[in-house]
Parts: sequence; structure tokens; C-alpha cells
Amino acid sequence: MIQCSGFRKLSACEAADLIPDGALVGFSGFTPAGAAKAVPRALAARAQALHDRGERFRIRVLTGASTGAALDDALAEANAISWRAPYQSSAALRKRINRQEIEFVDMHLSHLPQMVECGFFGNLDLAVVEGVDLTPEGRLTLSTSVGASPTFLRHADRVIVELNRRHSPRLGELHDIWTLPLPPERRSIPIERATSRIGTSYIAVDPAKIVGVVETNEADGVAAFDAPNAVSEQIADHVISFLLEETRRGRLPAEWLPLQSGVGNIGNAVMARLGAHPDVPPLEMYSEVFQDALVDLMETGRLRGASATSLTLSDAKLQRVYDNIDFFAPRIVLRPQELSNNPGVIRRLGVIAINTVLEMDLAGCANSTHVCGGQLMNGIGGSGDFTRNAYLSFLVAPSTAKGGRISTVVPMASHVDHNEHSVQVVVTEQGLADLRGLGPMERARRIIEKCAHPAYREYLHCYLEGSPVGHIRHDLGRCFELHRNLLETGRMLPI
Ligand code: 0RQ
Repeated sequence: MIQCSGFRKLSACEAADLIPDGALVGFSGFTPAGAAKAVPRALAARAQALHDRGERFRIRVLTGASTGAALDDALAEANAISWRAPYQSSAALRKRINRQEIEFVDMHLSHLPQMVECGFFGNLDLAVVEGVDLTPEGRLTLSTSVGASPTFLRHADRVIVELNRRHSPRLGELHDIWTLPLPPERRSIPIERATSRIGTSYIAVDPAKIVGVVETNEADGVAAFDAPNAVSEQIADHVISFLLEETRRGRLPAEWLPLQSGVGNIGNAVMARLGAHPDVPPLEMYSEVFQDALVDLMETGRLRGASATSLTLSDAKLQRVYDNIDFFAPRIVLRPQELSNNPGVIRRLGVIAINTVLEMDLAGCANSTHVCGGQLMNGIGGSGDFTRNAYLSFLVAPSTAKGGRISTVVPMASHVDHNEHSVQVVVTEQGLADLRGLGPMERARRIIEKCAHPAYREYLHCYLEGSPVGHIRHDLGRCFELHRNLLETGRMLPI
């Protein structure tokens, strides 16, 4: 038997053969960062071959969040997934979920580890986890993300490790692994600053559970961001002016509070713009994802430190971190997602949260996940963990989508992920509406005036003023008229 780190060395195909039909499998991955690659790709090929022979093969898939092409895309294309949680952003998977071919459980990411731990999803048959180092005693150093891997490794019956030689063997210097016990043994989490380190650089895996090691050498394949456009820059500028004014009024300390910024182009642009502004103090992050713009900010001293659960960097940026790891390792902390997204820690640190939504409504509710109430886009991800618990939270969106055919400010959101009790400040490129302390009518008028696109303002005002009087005004006969128009004619309002 060929060995690797004292464990049985397997090819990806041999490892995939160990996964039976119907298994619940926890794969590493939080975004493409640190996602298992070789085994799920081989599993997709095996599923395809079995389906071609008329045999059944579908598994239940857990990850930290979204993943890379070798996992969600490959398995969805091979029709090898029957059930999936907690988040995804794959076009192939989305299509099957929206055709009801896959059951998808859209969850707050901070909730996932506890749900697994308590057995709410059933027995975890296997964990397939990417690492950069494994000792014969079972000490595993993870690669570019932590996510829910510590939980999967603790609870799975059997473990397969993908040892990826592409990454820096020094990645452990960024990791901070700490286990949150279940109630009633749960105790306070001693994270007092965004970059406090409280745990170890490795995970102790029971060596008896490790059934094999697959050696790989493959990049995460994180796509580079689009150059910031005028809309995302205007959104960023509204957020920055507001934060500077809050500081001037003494409602935000001079050194600010740790920031969380959502994934995607807008989040990346906001961070780049914040970092470049001469009046913004050097920043700290307490977020989920460490993305491209933050590398430059850290190098120029504009970002003092960052806590996240994944290093979601394009190849060139990741290489910059590896080439200068003596500088980056003390400044970046990668934690399990139950800590990076922990509501108690987010509230303790007083995080400033900025997340993107699909639509916001006149009551101040927002939809991050479902187009016209039914078609899943990605999932709520960590946006709910941060929006509800932040010291100050922003929900942002361009005021229109699809060339102006869709208004992202609507009378009533067609699906609600963030309700009016959690939402504080909403922003589009048109302007910013601070909803704190406003009653329902003031709130609705402020959202229309500050955030709606001018082409939709008159419609929204007429809807509001014409709706039956109540604490909140709504006309249940008309509240989805814009959505109905969109479904029937392809645009929310006639030209
Ligand atoms: O579609 O690509 O076909 O043009 O939605 O929209 O404006 O490019 O913005 O990439 O940031 O995605 C909410 C989906 C926004 C994302 C969402 C269409 C639009 C476009 C994408 P095209 P944009 P983004 C965790 C942070 C939930 C999870 C989260 C998301 C496409 O931000 O998944 O917040 N958020 N995680 O045209 C129909 C509408 C639309 C619409 C936009 N109202 N109706 N289509 N689109 N609005 C926290 C961290 O710490 C990281």
C-alpha cells in the first residue's frame, strides 16, 4: 500500500469509489477557496457513468458556502446531487434547484455547524476536505478556507483528505481553529478584537477515521473582479459620506469599527473606494471573505488587519500573499464560519456591515435571494448574520436591473430575507436612506425619494398614497403589480 503522511494514498477515482449512493457528504470550501476539487470531479464522472448504465447515484451535499467549478458545477451537471445546503452560486446547480430537481436548504451560514453537530441533517457519512499538511497523528492544516470543515471533520464517520501542493505550506499561520461547544457547555467566545487569536493553526482529526489521502496540485480558480463601474462607485461614495458624517457627529469612533463587506463586485468596489479615501481612517475587517481589493489595502497600510473564514483571492493576488507571507500572516485571521459569522461576536465588536440585495421595499424589508419570489439566485449566505447583528448595517443595490426594466425599489418585496426590524440604512446609486428611528410612512417616503430610480418614483408615490391607511400602508391587490408586469411583459412599467 502506498502511503502519504502515514495514511493510504488514493487516486481521486479510488476515493470517489468510497462514497456510496445516498451518502451525506461534507466537502470543504467557502467560495472556491479551499474547496475539495479532485474527489468531487471524479465523483461526478462516476455518477455520470452509473447513470449511463441506468443505475442510481445521487448524494446529499454540505459545504461551508458556495464552491468551485469542480464541486457544485460538476456534480450538478452530472445530476449527482439530491439535496444541498447551505449556499451556492453555481449556474448549473441553480437551474436544477429552480426546476425542483434538487432540494436546497437556504440557511444563515452561522447556523450550519450547529445543525450538523446536533444531527439535524442525519448522520454525516463522509468529510472530503482540502488541506496543505497532514501529520501521522492526524493534525490537518487546512488550505485557503476554514468554513465548516472543523465540524465536518469532527462528525463524519470517514474522512478523505485532498492534500493540495499548490498552496503555501505556511497557510496554517493564518488559521485560528477554535471549537464552540454545544449548549449547555457553551461558553463565551474570547474574541475581543477583530484579529484576536484564540485557537490553534491545525485541526486534530481522529487518525482512525482518515480512509485516504489524495494528492493534488490545483489552483482555487477564483475569478478576478470586474473593474468598478460608475454605479458601484456612487454607492460606495454614499456609504463613505454617511460614515464620515456619523464620525463627525460622534456616533462612530474616530478609528471606526470593524467592517464587513459582502461578496461580489459592489462589495469589492466599496472596499477599494473606502481604502482610497483620504479622510477614512486605516480600517479593520471582521468579515466572511477576504477578497482581492483587501490585498492592496493591506500592503498600503490602509487595512490594519482582517478576520474572515476564506481567502477568496484570484491567482495573482493569492500569489502576492504567499510571496510576502511574513507580512500578511500576522494581519489575517481565518476562523471557522460559526465564529466569523457569530451573531454575538458581530454585536460585541460593533461591526459595520455592507451587503448587496436584489430588491428592497417601502416597508424597509429586503430580498437577497429570490427573483419574483420564486427563482433562487444564490442564497442568504452570511448577509443575515451580519445585517441583523451589526452596529450599523447597509443594504445596497443599483436602483434598477436589466437595463432599467426592473426597479429594485418595489412596493412589497416578493421574498423577505431581511425584515424592517433588522434593516437600518439602504443605499442605491441615487442616494442613501437612513431608516433608523423612522415610522413606516416617513420610511417609505425616504426610500422613494433617496433610493428609487426617477423613472419609478411617481408610481411608488401613487402606490403609497393610494393604499389603505394602517400602521403600514399596503394594498394587497396591487403590491405585486410591478412583479406581475415583469412576468407578463418583461418590464415592470410600460415605456
Ligand atoms: O444579473 O448578471 O444576469 O446581469 O442579479 O446582480 O447587481 O451584478 O450584483 O453580483 O453583487 O449580486 C444579491 C445576487 C447581487 C448577491 C446578489 C440581477 C442582475 C445580475 C447580479 P446578470 P449584481 P451581485 C455575505 C454576503 C446574498 C448573499 C450575500 C447575493 C444579477 O449579492 O447573492 O449577501 N447576495 N452574501 O441583473 C432580477 C432584481 C435584480 C436582478 C439584480 N431585482 N430582479 N434580477 N438582479 N437585481 C457576507 C460576507 O461577509 C461576504
